[in-house]
Amino acid sequence: MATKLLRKVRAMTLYSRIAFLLLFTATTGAFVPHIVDSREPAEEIRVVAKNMTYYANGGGDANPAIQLTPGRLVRVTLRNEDRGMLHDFGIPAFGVGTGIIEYGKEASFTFRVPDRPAPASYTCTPHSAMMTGRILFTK
Ligand SMILES: [Cu+2]
Repeated sequence: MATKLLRKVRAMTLYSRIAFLLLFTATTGAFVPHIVDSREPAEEIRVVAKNMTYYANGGGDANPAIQLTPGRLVRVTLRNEDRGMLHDFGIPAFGVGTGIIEYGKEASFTFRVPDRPAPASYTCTPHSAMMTGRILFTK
């Protein structure tokens, strides 16, 4: 593959070589920022919905406060372990959420925490009275 490309480049005239080089540099440059973005590690938060309650990151606290870092890329995954119940996990203040999922299913969303976030809470849309908790921000 590479030698074939090299042979083609060698066969080019000087001007087409320059053109090829410019095009190659331009396209590579255009793609580099996207590669860097996608490699930024997102903080993983795992939430389970069970018995009309949220649990986070394997902890046993009911509807625990979830700590987020301003400016950080975060991926939230909800697993619904409530047989016969429909749940979602959303942060309305940021306009993000998993959408409603059935028992036994998982859903994720990735978002960037605002640099200067307003107070926020998380909630389940169909059960907002019972299934809700605070979002805290690292200083
Ligand atoms: Cu719910």
